[in-house]
Amino acid sequence: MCLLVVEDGFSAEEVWRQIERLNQITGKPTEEFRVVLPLSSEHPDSYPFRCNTTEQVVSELRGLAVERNLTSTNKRHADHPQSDASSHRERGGRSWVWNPFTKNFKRKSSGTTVTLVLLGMAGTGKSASGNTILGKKQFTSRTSSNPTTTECQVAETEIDGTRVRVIDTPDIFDDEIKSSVKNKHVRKCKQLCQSGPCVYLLVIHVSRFTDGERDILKKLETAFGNNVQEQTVILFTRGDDLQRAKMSLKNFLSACQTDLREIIKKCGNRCVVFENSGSDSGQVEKLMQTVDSLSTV
Ligand SMILES: Nc1nc2c(ncn2[C@@H]2O[C@H](COP(=O)(O)OP(=O)(O)OP(=O)(O)O)[C@@H](O)[C@H]2O)c(=O)[nH]1
Ligand SMILES: [Mg+2]
Repeated sequence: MCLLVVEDGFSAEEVWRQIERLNQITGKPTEEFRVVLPLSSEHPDSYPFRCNTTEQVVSELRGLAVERNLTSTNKRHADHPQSDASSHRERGGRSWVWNPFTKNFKRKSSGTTVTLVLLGMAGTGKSASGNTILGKKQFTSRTSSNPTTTECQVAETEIDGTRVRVIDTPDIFDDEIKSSVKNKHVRKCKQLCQSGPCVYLLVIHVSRFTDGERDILKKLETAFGNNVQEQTVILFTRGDDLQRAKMSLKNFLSACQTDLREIIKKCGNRCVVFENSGSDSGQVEKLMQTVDSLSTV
């Protein structure tokens, strides 16, 4: 269906000119274009082109949906015209469903739980990022010269219909820490990741890439296997530092150190920026879009 939506007070001649122009551009016959009239228009038949009211278009779409077996058989859905199959859509391989109450599309629950493992050096903001994802202060996060998180911790939430399990971890990359202790944390993470898809969030302070982080991907591979980069997203914290420097993430990435750029490249250029002291929910949404884009999820 080619729908041409017009504003109140439209001129029939102008609309006809537009239809002719669309016919020239697209090659579609003029009669294939349907003009969707403004709500206030009362005489749809008095125009020289094919036109419908919004109700007629919706009703026809519903008819097509029934014909093509796209409607839900669920009684509750049938009672809510907006929530039938014609208002479902696929984005990035996931099903989305219309929420008539929030008047928005919501990711349809897939029933699986996605596990996000926060990894990174001490003080980079793993716990703070976990709290941002969860939308509440679940993990202890504070300024300290000593590591704050000393054991793996788990918390769960639901984001846009997806069950999300967040694992906060202690620094497992510090060479000073005994391997037996690190192995214990890695074992715990693996145990918690056994069911459903798992994505690793490598947390890095946006304005402090340290020497200890240069070989962080090698250490990550040693801990979680050679293919770990395929399931890794770089999560930069302290996004405000970028804002203060009037720098976009793109500019930051193009100017960053070679070693960091290499890490990002190996992780499929999947990066997000968080400002954990703020309350911007868009950052979690962006993270979830990146998580969704991973084929394993
Ligand atoms: N301004 C700002 N501060 C942040 C951000 N992320 C973390 N911090 C601060 O950085 C400090 C350390 O954050 P944590 O979340 O405890 O870091 P961590 O990686 O969990 O540290 P460990 O548990 O010791 O490994 C805290 O004071 C946080 O408030 C951020 O995005 N912006
Ligand atoms: Mg912590």
